Amino acid sequence: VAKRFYRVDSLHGLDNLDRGESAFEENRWVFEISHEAANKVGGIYQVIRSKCSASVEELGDQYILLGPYKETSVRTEVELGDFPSHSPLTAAVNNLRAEGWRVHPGRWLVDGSPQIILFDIGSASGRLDEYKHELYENTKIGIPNGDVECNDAVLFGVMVARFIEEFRAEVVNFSDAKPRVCAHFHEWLAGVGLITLRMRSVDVATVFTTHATLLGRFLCAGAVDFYNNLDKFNIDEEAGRRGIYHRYCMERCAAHLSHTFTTVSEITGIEAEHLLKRKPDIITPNGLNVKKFSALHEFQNLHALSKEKINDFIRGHFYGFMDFDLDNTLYFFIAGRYEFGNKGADIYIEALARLNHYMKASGTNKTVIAFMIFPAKTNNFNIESLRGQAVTKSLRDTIHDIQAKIGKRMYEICLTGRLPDSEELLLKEETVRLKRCIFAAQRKSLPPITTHNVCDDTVDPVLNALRRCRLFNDPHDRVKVIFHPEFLSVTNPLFGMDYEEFVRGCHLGVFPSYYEPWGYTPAECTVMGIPSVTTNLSGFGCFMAEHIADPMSYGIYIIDRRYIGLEESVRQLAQNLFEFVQLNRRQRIIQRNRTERLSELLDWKILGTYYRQARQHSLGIMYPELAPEEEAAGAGRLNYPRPLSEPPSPTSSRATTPAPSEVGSDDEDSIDSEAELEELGVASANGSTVSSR
Ligand code: U2F
Ligand code: UDP
Ligand code: G6P
Repeated sequence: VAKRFYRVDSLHGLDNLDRGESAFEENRWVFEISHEAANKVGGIYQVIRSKCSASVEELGDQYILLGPYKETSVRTEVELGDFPSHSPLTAAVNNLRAEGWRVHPGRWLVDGSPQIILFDIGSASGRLDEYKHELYENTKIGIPNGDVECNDAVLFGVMVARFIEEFRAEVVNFSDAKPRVCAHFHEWLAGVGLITLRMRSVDVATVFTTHATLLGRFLCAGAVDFYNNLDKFNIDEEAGRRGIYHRYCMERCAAHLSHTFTTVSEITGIEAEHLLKRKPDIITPNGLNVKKFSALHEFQNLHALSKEKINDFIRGHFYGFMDFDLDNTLYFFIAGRYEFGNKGADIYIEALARLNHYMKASGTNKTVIAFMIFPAKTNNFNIESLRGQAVTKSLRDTIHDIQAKIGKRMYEICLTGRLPDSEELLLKEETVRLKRCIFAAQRKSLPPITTHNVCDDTVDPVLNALRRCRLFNDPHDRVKVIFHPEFLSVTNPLFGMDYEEFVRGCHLGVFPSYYEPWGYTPAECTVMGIPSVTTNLSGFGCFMAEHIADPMSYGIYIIDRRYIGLEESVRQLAQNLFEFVQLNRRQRIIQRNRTERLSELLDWKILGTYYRQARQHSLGIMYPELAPEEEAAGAGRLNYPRPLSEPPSPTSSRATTPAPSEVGSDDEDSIDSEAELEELGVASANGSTVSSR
């Protein structure tokens, strides 16, 4: 039945998923330490959270997360409660409590329900100076008093290190097997824990993962040609000039003291080699907790449902100017933290302006609505946006009401044995009500380009770029724009949908980042079966390019931002967007199926292997006698060849891309081949279900 487009058996996932049984027998323990454990700050939260299920499958209760105690997140995310009394964890917790520290064990309420221990750093603050002194004596890193974030990092680090030290002392009392303990630290904020363990020569294997470098982020945010000058920066001077020298030293110290140093992508690996002066031992790419729907192509149905919700919003936003067909409208979006240049919003807007020009010139009947979702400072929603939704809602309600009345009248009349006359269907007063609604839905001003009152309107980079490119939602424009300067949530009065639902309803995510160690946004699109644009400077983009023969045909458009100039990148992006616009519905459905098929590649069940490899590498250094003869294999080369049924439908002008059809593109229902049937995921004539899954 199903032809496979790639060989699943070429993937080496985590094979002994025995929920920690083997780890228990071997007395093997893994601690994962991060500021973002059960504490949403940034992208690392997504890393830790989405990985929990795979970690617990592999390690069971031998896996423990360590994080800071933050009351607000604990209230919603954690179920506090002591661990069983006969456990080295409990013994260590009790030892710390005896010193007067507040330590809270519990379970994080996410998939896998991992054990978590939260440290209340306030309870250790009394001896901050002593800890800073110890750090200075051993490493010569001096932390200025005013840097509160760093002071907190020291307290958290010392508490974590003390806990692991106590655990290491207690664990020998609970098993005859020689303990093997591995502590995996994320990012410089947790680095002091690792440094302290090494200063005190505690017998544990350590891993340090960095998700970006402090200097990299700073340098890229300025206007520098970062990647072509990586080897030329005077890093001490650059760090000093930005007042982050001590932070940079903490980061570099943790990277060098770890037994195994990892970063989330090759590109950040190169950055680390130059800026932190250590080449990563292993690359640990970021995964997701991929959940498969039991019904095939359920994600396609979800796309249609969510798109309908976005359509509703659009009807309200563009009231009075709804002269375009929503059935021929495509939704693009960019989203993330508001780092205008780093996230590539600059070239996105520039490319949209060109796309607008291409579309007008080609005389297409399609419309693109491009969203920009970045949290900026605002004074609430603007009146025009709210009014638009109210106007369309009142029209909808009026029609509903009239519809019901017409039905009732028709019924009554038909009961008398005759058909209603036309003037009996829609009464005069109802026509007046409708006219009133239609009148209210007229306006002179163009539909707004932003949904909110942006505080720094005149200097806001997105608004300024839209003004410069003259994207004002004019009726003649084929590309319309909407800046939503706030993250989405279900309580949003305009959309009433959360970010995930919104992504599902869109056609293309556009993330042309310049600085992006990994980039979760395009990865999230992929597992939802939504095509996306990424770059060869983002960890995700490089990872996909390495594993897929022809990323574009799988709906992964990788823009070159590394080897060509800005102008050329903009042109390439505009060209890619234009090609996407020319796909017909059938081609888009096929492409979404292909995109979704890549989910497997991003599943922690596969990518978690790299974490295990990193731990084994560290354990092998600490306990050579216990090191396995063969280190865990990586996830292998995952091979996604060109799709079998290309070109998808009808003949495409570019051999490997679902490109505009030259013949019969309007005949969206005709199916040309068995292979295409299979890509569409429908049952073939002989009744077999053809799908790759
Ligand atoms: C790197 O990302 P970071 O963790 O350094 O980025 P942050 O600034 O810390 O976080 C961005 C996150 O913040 C969240 C948003 C992101 O998950 O959902 N957020 C929010 O929820 N509300 C807001 O108002 C503002 C932000 C790196 F840069 C990325 O490329 C990697 O993917 C990531 C993981 O390795 O690490
Ligand atoms: N995101 C969100 N709400 C939004 C837009 C984005 O929660 O309205 C999330 C998105 O799901 C992703 C994160 O923001 O998890 C962005 O992470 P990414 O790795 O792309 O970049 P980072 O911000 O970590 O540098
Ligand atoms: C999904 C649904 C189809 C719908 C299509 C619209 O595939 O299952 O019923 O026609 O989405 O796709 P489009 O790309 O036009 O939004």
